[in-house]
Amino acid sequence: LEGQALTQLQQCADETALRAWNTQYFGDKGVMKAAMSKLSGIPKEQKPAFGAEMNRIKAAITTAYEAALADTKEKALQVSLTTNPLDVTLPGRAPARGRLHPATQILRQIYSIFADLGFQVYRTREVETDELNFEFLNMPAHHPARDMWDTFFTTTPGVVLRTHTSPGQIHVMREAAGKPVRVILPGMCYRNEAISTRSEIQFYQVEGLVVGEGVTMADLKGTITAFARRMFGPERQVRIRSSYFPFTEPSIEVDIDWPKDDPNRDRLTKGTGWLEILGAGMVHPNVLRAGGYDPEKVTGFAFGMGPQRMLMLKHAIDDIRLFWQNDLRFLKQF
Ligand code: FA5
Repeated sequence: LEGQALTQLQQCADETALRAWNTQYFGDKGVMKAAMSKLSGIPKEQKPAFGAEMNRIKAAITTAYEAALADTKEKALQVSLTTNPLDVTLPGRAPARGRLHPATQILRQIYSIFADLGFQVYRTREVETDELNFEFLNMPAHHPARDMWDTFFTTTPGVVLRTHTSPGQIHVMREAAGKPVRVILPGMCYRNEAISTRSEIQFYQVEGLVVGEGVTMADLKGTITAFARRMFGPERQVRIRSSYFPFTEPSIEVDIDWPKDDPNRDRLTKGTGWLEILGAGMVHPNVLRAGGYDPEKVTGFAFGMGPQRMLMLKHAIDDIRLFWQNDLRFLKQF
């Protein structure tokens, strides 16, 4: 029995064959069980010797089996190591990590600067009524200033996609119901413009609104200057030019001086050294009234900026269309 078991064991070429051998000898219907069952037919005095011999054989072939199994596994490992070499010293593959969209990053940066200045974030809707987008902002029907924005109209009369975040001013004032206001209003705006390197039909704006007793143009200038220096560098100078918006009076446009050591300075500023960053002004009395405030008692300032244009300035990005193209080569740089 022992000789036969060992001979068959030697003929096993791989692990599968070895395991089959093990079942053949030690399985429920295996050779060893069958051999042991002969015990009952053996004369009593021979039983101890028979049992001892069976145990010896069992131990011997089990040891041989375990050795053969270990040997086969080792050989299989050697084969796999030489045919599929694995260089454990190579650097691992970095897992691909997600990141925030550059537009989200610049928005968050803006929130954080204004949060430090005591502003709250207030969100309003992207689909607006004509009243909110124009009328309450001091542009009654047929007002020529409506043409400053190429509007997307919906099939519902009087409902438009907001062309700017300014209608949010009315929502905030009505909700604040006479209390002082200090908020920024970020969000998506839509304009039916020709898409170009500088203009998208869908883009972000961040509006600011401060209303209260004794709010002045000096507060507006101080706020914008503090913002510009946090955003573009502590050395930045701010320049104010007079401008026109129907909802502010007076209205201004704000430029910052561009760093002299930036090689893109001339191209970005068209040789002037100054770059426009936002439009602003003192809230028009009609707008305060539409928001439920008494212009005899309170004043306010408002501003509106384009965060994507701001990011373009910071990183000398020359095409706004890159924002929504979702080209990872662009997005991964931020
Ligand atoms: C306005 O929309 C005014 N509501 C801003 C304002 C608010 C003035 C409060 C006074 C008081 P304007 O049309 O200039 O203004 O747009 C503001 C900013 O939005 C621009 O400076 C620019 O950064 C951004 N912007 C405008 N149109 C586009 C466009 N098509 N694509 C990308 N950004 C744009």
